[in-house]
Amino acid sequence: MGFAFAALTVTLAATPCENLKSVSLANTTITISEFVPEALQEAEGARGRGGRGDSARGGGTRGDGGRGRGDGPRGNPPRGDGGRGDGGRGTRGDGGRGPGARGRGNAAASFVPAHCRVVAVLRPSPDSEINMELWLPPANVWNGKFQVVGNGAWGGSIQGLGSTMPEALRLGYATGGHDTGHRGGGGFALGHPEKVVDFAYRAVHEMTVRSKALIKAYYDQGPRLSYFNGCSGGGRQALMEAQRYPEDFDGILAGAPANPHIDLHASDMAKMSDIFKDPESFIPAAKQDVLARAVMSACDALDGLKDNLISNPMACKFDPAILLCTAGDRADCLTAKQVSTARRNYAPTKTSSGELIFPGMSFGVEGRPSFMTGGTAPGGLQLDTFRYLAHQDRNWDWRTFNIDTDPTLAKKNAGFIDAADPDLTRFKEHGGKLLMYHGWGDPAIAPENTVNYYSSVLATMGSSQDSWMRLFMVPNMGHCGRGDGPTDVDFFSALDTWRDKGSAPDSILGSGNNAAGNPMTRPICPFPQLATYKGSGDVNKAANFACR
Ligand SMILES: [Ca+2]
Repeated sequence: MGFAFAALTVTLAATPCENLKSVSLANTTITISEFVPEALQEAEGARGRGGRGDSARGGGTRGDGGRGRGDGPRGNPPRGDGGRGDGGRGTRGDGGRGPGARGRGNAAASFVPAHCRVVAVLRPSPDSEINMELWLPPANVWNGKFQVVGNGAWGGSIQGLGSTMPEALRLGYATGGHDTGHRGGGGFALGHPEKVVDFAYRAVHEMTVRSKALIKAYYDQGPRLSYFNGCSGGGRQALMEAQRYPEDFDGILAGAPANPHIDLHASDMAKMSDIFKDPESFIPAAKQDVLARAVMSACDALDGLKDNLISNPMACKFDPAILLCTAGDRADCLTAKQVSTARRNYAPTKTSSGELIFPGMSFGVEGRPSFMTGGTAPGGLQLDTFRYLAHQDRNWDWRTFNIDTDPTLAKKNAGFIDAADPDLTRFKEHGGKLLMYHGWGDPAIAPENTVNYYSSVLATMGSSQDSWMRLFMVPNMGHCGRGDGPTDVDFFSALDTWRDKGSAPDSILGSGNNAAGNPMTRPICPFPQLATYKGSGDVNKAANFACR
């Protein structure tokens, strides 16, 4: 029987794995096509769940971020943006699970199933060099679907290899990723306009089109459904695909989009320019805890329940001036300069004529590393946008940053990086589903920005679009994950269930530990609904809440 089963598998694979190398595709050089047997993944710690310097305090990334390069700021990292790394989230955190095996951190489930591994270089322009990998499960376990994993920050490596792609493979997906067309941070952009195009939108599209052709060659049929899974920079890629290549994907998961890229980095630069010039304005960690407690006290109950979770920070009016020291600098108050810093953190960034560049941080972000902590210079993440894209001068002095002229210059040169088009009609007509999420505790990208994009689509296409687009805001979730509270959320499965089974996510279960360290669950509701306590029962159980 075993022999007959194996023979059937071979029959179904129209092109054997090792022969995929000879498949001819435009602008594509396939360097490896090899069968990879099932293997255990490397130890979790080696993969950087904590990642580079992204702090232990919860604002950082998870999973694949540890694989990325060039996504954290170089040199003298101001805090908070070091955690920008991950391009996509696994469906259940880092531990992953094998099909049918529940539970986080299950070491037995951290394996990479057998697959056909295809490595290729794509050159859609003479200056392009996009490195991609495609992993194809054997035909008899393939679920007929394809999942592309995105990149954080400046990309620069195939970031899905460590966690999200293995997870996709365990669930039966064909899965792939690419390095966005360069290695490392934003320095590639200098003198390489075609590589900037690859980073902006071409690499994802090219990789997707070539992968679908390889899938067709391997299984003798293309994917039944194709998904994009990205967070942070990958959230920008996700929205870019929905706008520019609406036929590429049937479902798109866009987490914490770093989008518009130029406006985001302009806002960061403006804040750093304001705050970094005077060390007396920095708010040390201990005082951020004081700030955090004051914010919690002001904002917690506004969502209907005092539970140490700020589920509706937009309803909160908090002025850090309430903490102003009245009798000299003390540990439990903020100096006037520190009050200004906190106000700057929550305030939107605007041009001198009052035009919004990017919204401010949300209440509840305190205690995570952020620009409020201070620093001496911007990291490469933001700096590269202005020295390479805008000024095209690696020696450009960040101290000259001008909020009126520098974003304009960056947009003139590379505005196509931003995915700001609110008209997603073509994606909707393709039958696509767009699921967006953002953590209210994100210290790296202001969550309100994602609310604003969602609202801009409604303003353009009409107020009732929830048949194909929904946004989920997660209380206390950091950048692309983490944080006390119900911050472990399987958004990808919700998207797949929506697109494949037609069952819309009216709520998605969030789980995790509460501030006291006890397990809790809570429905994560489609914006603008809130998880509302029914008035009785355990507040740590999702069943006692409804989305309203
Ligand atoms: Ca609350």
